Amino acid sequence: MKSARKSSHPKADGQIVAAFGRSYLVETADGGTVSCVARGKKGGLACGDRVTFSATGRGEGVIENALPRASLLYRSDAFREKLIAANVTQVMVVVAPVPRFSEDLISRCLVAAEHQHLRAVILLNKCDLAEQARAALESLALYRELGYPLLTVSAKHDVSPLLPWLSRQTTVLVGQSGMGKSTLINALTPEAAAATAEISAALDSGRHTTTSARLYHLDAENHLIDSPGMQEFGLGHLGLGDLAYGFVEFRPWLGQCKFNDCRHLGEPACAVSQAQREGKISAQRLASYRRLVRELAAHRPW
Ligand SMILES: Nc1nc2c(ncn2[C@@H]2O[C@H](COP(=O)(O)OP(=O)(O)OP(=O)(O)O)[C@@H](O)[C@H]2O)c(=O)[nH]1
Ligand SMILES: [Mg+2]
Ligand SMILES: [Zn+2]
Repeated sequence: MKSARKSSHPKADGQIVAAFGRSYLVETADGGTVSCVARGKKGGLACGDRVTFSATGRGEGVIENALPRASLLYRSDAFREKLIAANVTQVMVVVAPVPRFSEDLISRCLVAAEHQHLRAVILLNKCDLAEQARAALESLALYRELGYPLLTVSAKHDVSPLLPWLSRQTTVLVGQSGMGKSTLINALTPEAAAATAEISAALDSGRHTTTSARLYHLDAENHLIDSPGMQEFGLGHLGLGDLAYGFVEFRPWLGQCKFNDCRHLGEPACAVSQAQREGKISAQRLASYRRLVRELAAHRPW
């Protein structure tokens, strides 16, 4: 006998391609989309999540559950978590010579990527602004020395140099507002360009600031997620050890400090501080790390 509580609506699998608060656009295997709400869940779902949903009407449905994630990129402050994207394989940190970018934010994005064991690359966009781009490249050389690929491109001219880097990846573009993430994605996928044009026409605001993450397909194997620009990137969900591990150049020194519980804030005989004094770790990166530790300590005294 059928259970009375069992839904009579047909169930199907899909992937969240856009998340707006508590409503989600779910893409089905045939490429169609269904507008869904989540049953009994307080958010907790992200663009890129694979879900099972029940169709409740034409083009509408209810998300029943989410499948386990391979990765989750998110940021958090003391009060809440902001899910950025699920199931990505690569994080592309987009910066540009104008407006000014924050190196602290780059490091935070890299720590979040390292924590999820995701490949991370840094992309300097707007290289058509040649003079400013040269200065930006100089300050970005540090990250190339750390082992992160540093790509340069102009979304307005030619995005083809990016293609080899996007191959067989689900890539999320993250970074501050105005760096050109959406312009890059629009240049790469006609689907995205069409969606942006639609939104701009609907809002008629002339502004193109992205307000929610959106997944697009380059082709069957390559996927891109556009995300809203961020000015802050809290990492309150990480532990102290995660923070230090997220700074790749610290790793050889971890476990070498005099005190087992060294936070590398200036304690005696700290191997990380010593490495910085010897020029093996940049002062700027150590300062970024210490800012993160202090933020953590302020919210979660230990
Ligand atoms: N000169 C130049 N301008 C560009 C380039 N790429 C983007 N822009 C401009 O930069 C501005 C911001 O671009 P967006 O693509 O909206 O930036 P975004 O990173 O998506 O911003 P948010 O959605 O707010 O996070 C727009 O005016 C673009 O036309 C480029 O390669 N060269
Ligand atoms: Mg955008
Ligand atoms: Zn130490």
